[in-house]
Amino acid sequence: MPASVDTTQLPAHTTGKAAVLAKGHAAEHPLKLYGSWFCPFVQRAWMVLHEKRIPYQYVEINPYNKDPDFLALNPRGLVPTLAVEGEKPLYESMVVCEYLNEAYPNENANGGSLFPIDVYQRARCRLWIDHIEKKIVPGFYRFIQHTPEKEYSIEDARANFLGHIKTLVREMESNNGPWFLGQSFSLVDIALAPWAKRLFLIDHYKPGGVGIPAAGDEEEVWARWRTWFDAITSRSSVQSTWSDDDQYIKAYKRYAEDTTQSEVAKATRKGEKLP
Ligand SMILES: N[C@@H](CCC(=O)N[C@@H](CS)C(=O)NCC(=O)O)C(=O)O
Repeated sequence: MPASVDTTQLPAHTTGKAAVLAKGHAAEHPLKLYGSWFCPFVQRAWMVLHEKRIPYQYVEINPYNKDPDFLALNPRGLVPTLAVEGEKPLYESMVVCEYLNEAYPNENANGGSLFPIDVYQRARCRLWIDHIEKKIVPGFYRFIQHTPEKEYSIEDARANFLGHIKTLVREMESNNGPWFLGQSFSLVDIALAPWAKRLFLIDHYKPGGVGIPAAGDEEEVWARWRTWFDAITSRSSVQSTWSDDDQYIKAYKRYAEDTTQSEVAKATRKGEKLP
C-alpha cells in the first residue's frame, strides 16, 4: 500500500490522560481493546470499559497499516476491535459497547446497566443511537471534510449537521438531569460523546466554526444542548480516554484538508454510507 498521510503523519501514541489510562491497562489480559488514540469509535468502547470498571488490556495500533495480524482479528481492518477470551473477536463500536454492557452487568459503579430496563425505553435508545450513526456522525465528516472545491457549501454542511443535532436534543429528557434519559447515563450519551468532544476541531479548522449559537437563538434547544455538552465533556470516562488537544489538531488536519484515505473519509467523499 502506498504511504499516505494516515500512516506517515499520524502521531503514534496516546498522550495526556489517555496515556495514563493506557499505561494502567498495558498488562496482558484476555479481554483486549485494539484501539487508536485519535479514533472516536474506539473512544466509545473505551468509555464503556472505564464506566463499568471492566478489567482489560489496551493495545494501541495504527489501523491504516492493515497488518495481517490485525486483519486476522478483524477482516474489516477497523478499530475498535475487541479480543474476547475463547471466542472470535468482536468489532463495530456499538456492537462492542452493547456486548460489554451486557457481559459485565454488575461492574457499573452506578450499580446498573448503560441501557434502561424497560424494553420500550431500550428500543428508543437504539432508535436515537441510529440517528447518531446515520445522521450526526456522517454530518460531522461532511462538515469537517468540506473544502472550497466541494459541490456543496459549508453553510449547507453546517445547517445539515446542526439540524441533526437539534433533532436529537429535542428528544432529550428535559427534567432531572443532563443526560439523554435525564438522570441515567446511557449508551446514547456514549454514542455521541466522542464527536461532541471533537467539535473544537471544526471551530479550529473551518471558517465560521461549528456555529452553535451562544445564547438567545432557539434557546430552548441550545440551552438543553449546552447542559448535555457540559456534562458529557466533564464526564470522567470522556476525559480519561482523551489525549492532548493539540494531538487531535494534528491528527484531524488530514480530514480538514480532505487528504485522508480512511474508509470513513472515502465514503464521505463519495456520499456513501460510512463503514
Ligand atoms: N463502523 C465502525 C467504524 C470504525 C472506524 O472507521 N474506525 C477507523 C478509525 S477512527 C479505522 O479503523 N479506520 C481504518 C481505515 O479507515 O482504514 C465502528 O463503529 O466501529
